[in-house]
Amino acid sequence: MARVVVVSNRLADPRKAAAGGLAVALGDTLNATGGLWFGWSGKVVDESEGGTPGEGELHTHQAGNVTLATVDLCKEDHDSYYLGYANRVLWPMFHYRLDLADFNKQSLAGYRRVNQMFARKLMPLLKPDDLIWIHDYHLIPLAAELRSMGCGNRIGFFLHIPLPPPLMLAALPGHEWLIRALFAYDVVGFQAQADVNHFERYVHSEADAEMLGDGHYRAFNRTVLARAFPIGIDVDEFAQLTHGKEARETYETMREQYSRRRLLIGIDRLDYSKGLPQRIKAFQELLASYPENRKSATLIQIASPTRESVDAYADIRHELEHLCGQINGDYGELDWMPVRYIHRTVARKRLPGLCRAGRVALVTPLRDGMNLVAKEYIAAQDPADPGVLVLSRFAGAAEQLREALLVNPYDTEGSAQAIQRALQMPLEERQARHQKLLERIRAQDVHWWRKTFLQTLENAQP
Ligand code: ADQ
Repeated sequence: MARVVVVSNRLADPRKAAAGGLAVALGDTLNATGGLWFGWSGKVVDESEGGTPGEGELHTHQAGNVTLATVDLCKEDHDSYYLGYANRVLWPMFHYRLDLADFNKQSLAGYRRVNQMFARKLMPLLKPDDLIWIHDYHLIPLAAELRSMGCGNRIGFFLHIPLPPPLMLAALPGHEWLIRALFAYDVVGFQAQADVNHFERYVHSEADAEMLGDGHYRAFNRTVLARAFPIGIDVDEFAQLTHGKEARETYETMREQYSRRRLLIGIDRLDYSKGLPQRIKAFQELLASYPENRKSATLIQIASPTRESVDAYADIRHELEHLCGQINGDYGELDWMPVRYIHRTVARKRLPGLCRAGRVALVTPLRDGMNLVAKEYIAAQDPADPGVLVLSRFAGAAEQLREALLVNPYDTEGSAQAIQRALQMPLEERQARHQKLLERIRAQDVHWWRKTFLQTLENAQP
């Protein structure tokens, strides 16, 4: 295979154990092809330190066979490109939260400036046959910038978050420009068929695109192949982690503390897209409507800090803390607290132990591109006595994981009913559902995802 160049906003060192499955999977390919990983260094340079908009120092270093090339951002670029346009405009809009989108022309200018700068820095590092794979909403216009500098390579794009339906997308000022930029790619990958359908309807109605069949769309004098490539996890690696020392310790501790009590778990970034307040309300409804769960069911909700300098994230944190306090105050006993809320990241090596100890997992985002926690939970279960996944129908994962108990997280009573059903599910049914789910996450794991995407890109006509 040709050399692979991955571009993403942030990099992870693929050799570090803390790196998740995605970094490891991409790292394998990069390693095998002597590839290059390009992105932001994570460093923000102040004006007093010489930071200038649209300029950033390039650093390169080797990690095994892989070249890591990173660029610093000045404060103005970081605030407008990353905190501004990416996380205050595209993230909320693409997660159906128009109410939270804070559009202004400064952040758009920063987004364009940083994408132009990345293209300028990346261009001299490229070889003619490189396969370039660009990731996520931070970098949508990057291929168009590279093309304007004469880049003729095959370039693919993968959107990790959902694409909203056409009318919602049309609420974004400059949406025509953004979608047109997707036509600079040869292959555009989405998480789910629903996203592809949204893309198709948008380009049909707003861009007058020709449908050439088999996922090919022609507009703006270019043809793009758009398809769903649902991302997966490294099932074997995660299952193996389950047997590691840290995971076993975590599992044992949980089993000891909750032997007679049934443990429900939630593991998320503290993001408003993850539906955490709705989840706590559903759990509250469970305790109210099915009182046999009082003093017996406990929800451990891990919510890791994220994007804390964006206001909407501070708001969701307050709301969640208020709700957890309320339910614990209303229902708690001297020897039992209904909800244990932990505002921290769980160490990667402990995660599988927690997943295995959870009798039920609540993965109930209001909208999610895929949601890998759902898949990790399945991979960590003991097939002889597996837990039950309660999954939002609005997570991309719901298209594949049809044997989970699918819920509408806005429907508090319906969600509480599903949780009750999960808690009472007989062993045979749990086993049958788990077996099917495990087959599904194995058939389309992270290696399948990476290979299928890169093969499709390699076969695309440049
Ligand atoms: P995220 O929104 O970050 O990713 P998700 O897929 O749920 O969402 O999680 C990514 C990884 O983070 C998982 O491996 C998970 O275990 C880990 N993680 C989440 N919360 C954690 C916590 N509190 N402690 C420790 N680890 C935690 C985006 C999209 C998703 C899409 C992924 C991958 O929003 O829809 O699935 O990219 O494409």
